[in-house]
Amino acid sequence: MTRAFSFSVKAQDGAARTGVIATQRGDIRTPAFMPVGTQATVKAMFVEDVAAAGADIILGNTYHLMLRPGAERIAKLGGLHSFMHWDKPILTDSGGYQVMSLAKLRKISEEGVAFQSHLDGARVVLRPNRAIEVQCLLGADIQMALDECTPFPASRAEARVSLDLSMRWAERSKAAFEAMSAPGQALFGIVQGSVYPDLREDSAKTLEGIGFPGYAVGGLAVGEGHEAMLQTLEATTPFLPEDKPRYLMGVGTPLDILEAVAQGIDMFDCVMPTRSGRHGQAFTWGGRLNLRNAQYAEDLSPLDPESACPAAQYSRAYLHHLVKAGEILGAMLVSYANVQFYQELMARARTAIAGGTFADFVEDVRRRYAGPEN
Ligand code: PRF
Repeated sequence: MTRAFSFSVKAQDGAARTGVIATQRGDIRTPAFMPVGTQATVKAMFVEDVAAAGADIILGNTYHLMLRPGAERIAKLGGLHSFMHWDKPILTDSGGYQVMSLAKLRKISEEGVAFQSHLDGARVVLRPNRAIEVQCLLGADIQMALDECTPFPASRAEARVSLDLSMRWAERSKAAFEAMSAPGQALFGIVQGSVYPDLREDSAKTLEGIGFPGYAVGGLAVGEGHEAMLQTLEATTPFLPEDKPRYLMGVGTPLDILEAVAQGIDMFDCVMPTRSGRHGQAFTWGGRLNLRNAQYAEDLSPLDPESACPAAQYSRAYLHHLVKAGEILGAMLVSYANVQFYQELMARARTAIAGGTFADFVEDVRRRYAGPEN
């Protein structure tokens, strides 16, 4: 018997909540951080270590995988989970956002987004139907409706037009999902509306009217700045159903995440821990540190004495050397330490919410992340 997709809130502290998303491939403890596994790999990490770091779910990308190695090929090979040896839940993004940031000659129209592949120049049209078909071929447990991430800045009129298109695509995505998905899978809608509170409210209500088992907030962290992001979130989350998971796409720094959790967001993804890891930037319980900095050349203290991550036990001096020498192991160790830091951050957030001390926890992290390198 396939386990149905469900969400239950276990405890609340103000607007912050902790709970569990149950899926056919296991439970996701929320608030949850999803490491990004764009090309069927969380870059520079063994999937065993991604799991050991505490991740319950990872994110994959429709855009990259449909172009290479191809969605039909992954389906033929048994689906994305078996292909990459990850048997826990996978959420896939729907592709439109990646088309706009990576592809050449992009053109949005009513039917979808036409583009030229960044790999071989092939012409492709990604329609809502195809975005869902690809996600079903991959076997994604949580799928995303095709949307347009409204570019920032956008006038009110531009944001309105873009939002309306995303809402029509959301409806078509749902119809495709109902026709193609397997039992136990779920499709989330994505709220747009730029920084305009009334458009955000309108989008949230339209999506609730269509009806989804989860709702994402898109179109943020696109250059509007921290304060505008939080204000827009404040204008959005009150209109999202309380009994469904809420996902803030592409966010963010540790404090961005905690402030969004304080507003009732349950899920996050971001390349920051892995991308920073490959560049020698470490997230630790003492704050962010740049391992390329000469101050670490003879520092024998562990990267993060407060972390339980095996990679965080290596000395700063050794990691400094690996990063300076461009050694692959440097990227691997710092990525692992960062992914585990993000998971420990979410675990402590969940504990704090359950204990009614979430505001104190946010202040504690704010102090830890107040240094010059942050
Ligand atoms: N839409 C989709 N994916 C996204 C975004 C979006 O708006 C963002 C915005 N930060 C990140 N990833 N589909």
